[in-house]
Amino acid sequence: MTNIHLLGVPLEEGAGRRGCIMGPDAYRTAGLAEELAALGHNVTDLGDAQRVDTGPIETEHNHLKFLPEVAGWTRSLHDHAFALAGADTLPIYLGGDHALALGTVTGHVAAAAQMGRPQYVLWLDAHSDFNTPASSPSGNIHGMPMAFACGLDGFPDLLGKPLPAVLDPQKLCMMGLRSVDREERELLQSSGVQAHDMRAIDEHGVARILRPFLDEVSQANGLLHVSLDVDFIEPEIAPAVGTTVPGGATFREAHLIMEMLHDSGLVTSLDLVELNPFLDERGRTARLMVDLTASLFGRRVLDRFTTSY
Ligand code: 6HN
Ligand code: MN
Ligand code: MN
Ligand code: MN
Repeated sequence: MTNIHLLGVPLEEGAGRRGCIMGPDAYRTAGLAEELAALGHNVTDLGDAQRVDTGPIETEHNHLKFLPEVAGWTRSLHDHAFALAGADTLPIYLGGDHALALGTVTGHVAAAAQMGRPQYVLWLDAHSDFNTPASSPSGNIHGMPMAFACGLDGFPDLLGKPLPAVLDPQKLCMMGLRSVDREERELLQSSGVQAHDMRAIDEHGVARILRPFLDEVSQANGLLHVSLDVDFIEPEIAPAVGTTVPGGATFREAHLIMEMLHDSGLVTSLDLVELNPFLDERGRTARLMVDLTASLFGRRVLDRFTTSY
């Protein structure tokens, strides 16, 4: 039994189109809390977080869209995540677009540093979200959270400079990549991120990619934050996202990752991001995300008595 805290993050300003603001309520309507409670967990819905007012933010990068709004969310979520990491609870951040990870990931990294434990991140996404303000072709900040958390240059001052703690790119594992911008790709590859594209999944399967990473987290006694972007999944079965890219993870690939994460017992925090209910078909994407979360929290068909197949 896990104490799970749900925190809604009605943030849409990081994305290129509106609608993610409705994400937290769609998860509630789809029955996320009820599903997790039915698995025997103790679930508390904290309601929605609020953005703080930062005033104007200085930057030479004038193409950054909605910078003061995203800055206010980053500061608020960093503080929420830092506090939740210190409590005996597993937070699930109900997005909201992926810019929320500027706050959630940095908050968990700062808390882990204070606890003296290494923080790992599993990033499940079609995109690497590793643009800096200088490399970003769109100015949309949801394409930048991992570059920010890893302390790359060129960001405005959102949480103090230098950051309270930075994510070690070698402790960041990405799966599902199939849309990476040209300069972003250079930043990603030179940083040492464990980046796996869809071709790697095609060739090796998700289990062979995920297992060594989970072993590494376990051996290091690390904390593990998982960030699940709806567009990780094949858009034919998960249409409610503004940035669809064909060729995504299948239903079973996504569930298998969640099941392996559950069995590992390593996950300490989770983002569910980029759900845009305005683009959904009768709630099917919201329900799929709820079902994936249920797999991560122990829903299974049969108990596994042996692993020796
Ligand atoms: N997401 N690489 C593109 C950009 O605008 O920087 C797309 C980013 C998508 C962000 O999926 O959370
Ligand atoms: Mn609401
Ligand atoms: Mn993303
Ligand atoms: Mn994405």
